Amino acid sequence: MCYQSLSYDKLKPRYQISVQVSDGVNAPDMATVTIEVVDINNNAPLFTPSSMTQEVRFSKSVPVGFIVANVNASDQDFGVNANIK
Ligand SMILES: [Ca+2]
Repeated sequence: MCYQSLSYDKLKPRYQISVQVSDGVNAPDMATVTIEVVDINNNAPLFTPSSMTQEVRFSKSVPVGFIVANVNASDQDFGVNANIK
């Protein structure tokens, strides 16, 4: 039984627990179980700040692909789940 939620984002990703089995008559047996909590892609990327105004000045002939502004975003997940496109 799990007495708290397991979240990769908030807890350590690996646990070891000991479990015991018994029939109440014969000698019990024990085992060690390793639980690995894996991250899932459950957080959406967020812009920081969520809105901004930026004055941009450029000539009439701007090539395609010209960068007109930079914004920042982050994702609370880990590894590939934190990739932002
Ligand atoms: Ca994510």
